Amino acid sequence: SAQVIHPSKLKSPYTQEQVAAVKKDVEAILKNKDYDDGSIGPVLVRLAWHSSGTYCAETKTGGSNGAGMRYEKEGGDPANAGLQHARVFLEPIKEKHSWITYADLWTLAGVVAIKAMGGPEIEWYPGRTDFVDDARVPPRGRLPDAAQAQDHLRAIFYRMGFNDQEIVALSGAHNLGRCHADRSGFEGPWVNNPTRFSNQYYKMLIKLKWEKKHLGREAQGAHWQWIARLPHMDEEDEPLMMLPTDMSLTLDDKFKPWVEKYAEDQDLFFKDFAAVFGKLIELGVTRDESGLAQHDGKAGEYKSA
Ligand code: HIF
Repeated sequence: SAQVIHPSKLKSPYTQEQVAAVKKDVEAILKNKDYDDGSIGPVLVRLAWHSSGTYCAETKTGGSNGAGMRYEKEGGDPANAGLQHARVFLEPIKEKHSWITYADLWTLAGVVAIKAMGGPEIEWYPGRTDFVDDARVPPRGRLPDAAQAQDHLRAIFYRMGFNDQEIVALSGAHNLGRCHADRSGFEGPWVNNPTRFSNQYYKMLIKLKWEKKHLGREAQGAHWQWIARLPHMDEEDEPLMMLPTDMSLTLDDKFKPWVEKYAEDQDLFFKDFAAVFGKLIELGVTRDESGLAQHDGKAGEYKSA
């Protein structure tokens, strides 16, 4: 069978200086404090994840290669609501460094943002191409539905090729950012410092007393969610939140031990998170000897060197 060549061993379409220049410009736009809780970092992370999370291991379709979100079919998926902000933030960088593909830029921006917010260094490799036609844009409905529970999480993430431990490790990214009623029908941040990467998410899941609540009007598409307040918070303060999918991690015998481990051990979480997010952004990115990812439907079949 075909041998997989690690992307670090392949030719890079960009020089190291080019990649460093893009990273520097992403770090510069991350200094913009006039967005949400004071950082555009979380929405950049969500862009990297949603561009990758359409992958299906069985059919070898979807994934970050191709940057299909540029097109209505994928970009207009209600699951991607709000990500146009992330793409607009990155547009000046794309204009300045027109040689980088969107697919590479979106994934690179996500890992630069995680690092800049205090998270681990995540391996990133270039080579994604922007060639995608309508037939290859993944169908809608591949991204998770937050109103569901653990069976759904397993169906979605097993389809991408992840296991239970990896599902829980990835979930710690909800330490970042917030839900917006007008984007998802959910409202609020998961932790009280949502622009700093840490293992708080797991601690909150275990330690707080969560109650079910509708924050918005059901008629306007609001879902129920879990809310809780820290001891120092007043009734008027915006509560912390958990999605039904987040809470399901504590209601499952296989997920819960990992939630407890990551709540206790931030180093372990950072190590496992770096590995699993690195794997996420590589899904479906299968390069040939030229170092460029292929779109011939033969994803996964590397040729040996
Ligand atoms: Fe999220 N996620 N995600 N997510 N997500 C939202 C926001 C962010 C799910 C649902 C939502 C992951 C998995 C899942 C981020 C990163 C990751 C929102 C709110 C919803 C509803 C959108 C809005 O209203 O603006 C579900 C059901 C997931 C399956 C478990 C990943 C692991 C946690 C893969 C991941 O990395 C980030 C960052 C945000 C915050 C975006 C923002 O604009 O602040």
